[in-house]
Amino acid sequence: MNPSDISPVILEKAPIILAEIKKANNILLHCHISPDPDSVCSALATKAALEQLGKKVTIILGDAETLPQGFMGFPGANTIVKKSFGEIDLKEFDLFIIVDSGSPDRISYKAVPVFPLSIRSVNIDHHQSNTSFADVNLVDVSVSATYILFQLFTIWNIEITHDIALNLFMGIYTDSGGFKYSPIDYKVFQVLPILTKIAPDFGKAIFDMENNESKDAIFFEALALNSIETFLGDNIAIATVSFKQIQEHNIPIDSIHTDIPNKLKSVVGWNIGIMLTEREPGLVRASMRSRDGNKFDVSKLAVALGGGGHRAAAGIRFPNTTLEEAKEKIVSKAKELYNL
Ligand SMILES: [Mn+2]
Repeated sequence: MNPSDISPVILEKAPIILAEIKKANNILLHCHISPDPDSVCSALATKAALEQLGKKVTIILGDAETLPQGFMGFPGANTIVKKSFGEIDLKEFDLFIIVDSGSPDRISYKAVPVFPLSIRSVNIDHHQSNTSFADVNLVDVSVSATYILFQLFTIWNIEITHDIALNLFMGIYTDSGGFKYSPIDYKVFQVLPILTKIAPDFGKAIFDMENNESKDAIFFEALALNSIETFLGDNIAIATVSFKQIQEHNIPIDSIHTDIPNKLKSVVGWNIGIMLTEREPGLVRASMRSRDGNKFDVSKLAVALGGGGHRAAAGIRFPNTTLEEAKEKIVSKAKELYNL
């Protein structure tokens, strides 16, 4: 990567973060709630980089019960420890590096960490809505967390091994939706030849990830697609699945990794696609996608209702809320925000 194309905020924060790392011996990393490839690959790439610097590193899986089967091919995935934030003893660590999490409740919802922690913390993220909650915060709105990591590793002279390259690539590929979501520009494409030269098996990694669907996920999709309703002049399409349906069909909650909101927003005129899933009785998760993040910025809708995310992709968690109530809240807030 052309050094002049490294983001100024990353140049500024790189030595500060490296100083925190140098002071530490035992470093904690995590996967965010409902882990996505960018979260998992960021943790795996960071672990490998920190090990080059001689550090002892632990990645905890976080609130998820299991890592999605499609992620098991990410190099190092088998080293992730199945513990949530509430199950670890912070005394065993001297630094917590949080990557790809816009707020503390993205680290764990079961036991939301309270900052400042008893140990030092570093927050590295690409979400616009990041609340800069840690001791050191590097927030650079960009394609993926792994893209920020690539720039940091370059500045820190980390050797980009095959495993690091593949993880960094997968974060960029997935968070950009296969190079179609902004922000993405020529600078990202300067990084790709470097990563794909070192990890020429990237195509296989994408195939393995995308072709590891469980039958339960397909049955879940069927339920969701049967439930579609549209609102506000068809601008908003919402699919809902209740906890009762999930139970009736014996669908393991961790197998619910669907592309429903994307599918909904692919319909011309359905400008926002939303999947509402009642994951536990009274706990509703909203996943939202926009056809046009400028005109229909879903991060605004998410933030207004206690969630977060990006212009074109955002999410909300509604505790103590029914599906109907969540739907009503979203529709009335959208009406107001987008003048529909
Ligand atoms: Mn991300």
